[in-house]
Amino acid sequence: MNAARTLMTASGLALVAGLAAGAAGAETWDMPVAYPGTNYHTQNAEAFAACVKTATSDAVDIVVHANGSLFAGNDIKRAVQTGQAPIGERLISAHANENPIFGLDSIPFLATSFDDSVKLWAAGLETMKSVLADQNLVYVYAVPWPPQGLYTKKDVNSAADLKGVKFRAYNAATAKIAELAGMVPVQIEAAELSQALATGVAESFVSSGSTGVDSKVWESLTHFYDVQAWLPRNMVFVNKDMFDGLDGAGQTAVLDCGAEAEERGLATARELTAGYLKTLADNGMTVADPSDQLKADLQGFGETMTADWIAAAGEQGQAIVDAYRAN
Ligand code: PCA
Repeated sequence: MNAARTLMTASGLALVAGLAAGAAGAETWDMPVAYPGTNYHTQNAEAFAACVKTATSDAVDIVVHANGSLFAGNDIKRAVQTGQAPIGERLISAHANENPIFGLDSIPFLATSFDDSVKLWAAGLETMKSVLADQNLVYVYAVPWPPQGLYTKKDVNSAADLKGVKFRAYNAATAKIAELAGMVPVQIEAAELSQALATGVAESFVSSGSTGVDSKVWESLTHFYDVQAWLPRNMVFVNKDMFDGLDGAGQTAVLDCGAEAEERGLATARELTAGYLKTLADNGMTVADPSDQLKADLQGFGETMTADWIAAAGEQGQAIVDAYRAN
């Protein structure tokens, strides 16, 4: 009798404790990302999610949804700002039309190596965080793509050879390059890229070896020119209300796991870069340095675009570029 009462009391307590834990927070956070599950950015996001789960003793369970399956790439940022998704990853330069600071990493030939990408990012980060805060977002981490090169389906020795070509753009900077070279830009998410190339909607684009491999670009195109024009970043951000709703330990877990993910993602990108170009070549593509003329033409576009960016971003932008160049 006594034993039975003790048991009932114990299970009653367990039930109450379970409800309290539920109410206090065991939460599932859907995390939309735009790139495939096999891509290192997505795998890094999975590792970040595992880190947060462990650090919060399972209280925050982040579930990554790859390849634009939950929200298409272009809708992810808005979804997180409005709380439709608590957290997400987005190619931040695709939002430079909202604020030029988001295009900092895509100014042609300003920062063209991983080391310079890290310096440029550090120079702009505080400004970036405050612009994000104004948009109800909290910065978690950002990881660069490998240096951007030019994919084509013919020999290209100068910008003049690109005239009239149908060009896939992924942000304002790539659209601007198309305009300066007399190409015809069309905005396409990476998830739709293979199909756009196969159907002839696009016949050239600027991106990394990583996305070329993800899209099996050799099925449609023939050349990759290793221009190394810039290293755009994918950024992970959390809805500010969701972040504020975490207790101190939860907030620390998200930020610390984010800092780890930023380091790990950068190291992985560095490691994988050469292999992507090898995979392109192994699949029959011509992988080459740009000719001096093509390089000079693109650098000329870069000078115009750097001046345009500083004009758009104002004193704050100038200060970031100055701080970067001083380092
Ligand atoms: N891949 C992404 C952005 C930059 C990159 O290397 C893409 O092409 O969409």
